[in-house]
Amino acid sequence: MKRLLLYIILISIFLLDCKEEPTKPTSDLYSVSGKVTNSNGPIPNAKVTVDNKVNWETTTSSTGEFSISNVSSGNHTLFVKKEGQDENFVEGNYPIYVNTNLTLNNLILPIPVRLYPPTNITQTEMTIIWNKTDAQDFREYKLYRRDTPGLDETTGELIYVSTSKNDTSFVAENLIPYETYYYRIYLMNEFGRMGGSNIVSEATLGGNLIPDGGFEIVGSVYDNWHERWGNQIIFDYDDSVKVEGNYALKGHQVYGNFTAMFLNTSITLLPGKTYQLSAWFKVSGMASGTNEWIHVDLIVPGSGIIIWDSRAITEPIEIEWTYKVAFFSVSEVRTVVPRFGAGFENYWIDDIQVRVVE
Ligand SMILES: [Ca+2]
Repeated sequence: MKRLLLYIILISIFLLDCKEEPTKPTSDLYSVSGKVTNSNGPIPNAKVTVDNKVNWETTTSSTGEFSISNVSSGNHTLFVKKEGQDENFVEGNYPIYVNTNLTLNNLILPIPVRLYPPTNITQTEMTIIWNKTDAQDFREYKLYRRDTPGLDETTGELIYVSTSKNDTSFVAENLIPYETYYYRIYLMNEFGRMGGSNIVSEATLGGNLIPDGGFEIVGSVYDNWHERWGNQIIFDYDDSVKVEGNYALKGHQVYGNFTAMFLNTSITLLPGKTYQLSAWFKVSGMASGTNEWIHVDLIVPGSGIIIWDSRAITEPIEIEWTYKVAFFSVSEVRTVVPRFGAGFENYWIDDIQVRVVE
């Protein structure tokens, strides 16, 4: 009898053991939803992903709302990016921890930073202007430049960084005349990029690269030029003998002297462009013994023009206004200083030009 009882008890325990366990929660997938706005209101058509995975990707609705389902529990990053019409964009990324359905209604992106068309354009400068950001976590603006399109922070040259939110302009200097430049600005916070602007482009001015090449600003020759190899030259501004504007420059020096005048600023020449150097000359009187010539050049092969190169002057000569022009190019970037000079007692020079012609 006792054995039978023990048997029954053992059977019962066995049966109890064989009963199914109660069902555990089987799903650990949740939804991540929220709303993306900026200070103007909801942002529609923003791309939202969890961990940049295609199965966890969506775009915001016209009211800026989104929902991504079946997100596994754990640590993730939510990426939000809104692209504009002309390559501008703003973006944010947010670390999230998912262990329940998550709602993020406070995803605020900055207003895109916009570059305006460059202003104050000269042969060597232009001013870049953008709108002030409203980003609360602003850290810095980074301005990039390139001489071809397709500009981003890897292809461009970083030319300016500002940590002041109110700093919304930059003067680009030392540019090449008659050259197109592209600009783009990026918005940064302490974690990285918050946005990139549209790309703007503008060309510097061409025209004559010699300041007052026509000698129209009376008395300014030593503002633009300095003398070398000469010491007895006297310059006048002649309004009776000229070919361009109201004046020409007249130099007269003691017989036997030679004077060269060098421009106070240099000119940068680029390969791939064609340059023109031209001027008008007039001569009278004797020439110095070994320098009976008059010239303008850039100290670059092929860039010089000479009106007179005879070494056999034995008596005073007269040469009426003569125009000379040379076209040249360079095979590498060259920084040059234009000069003109002469060994005659009296010479006139007018309308010196150096310009890019193509
Ligand atoms: Ca003139």
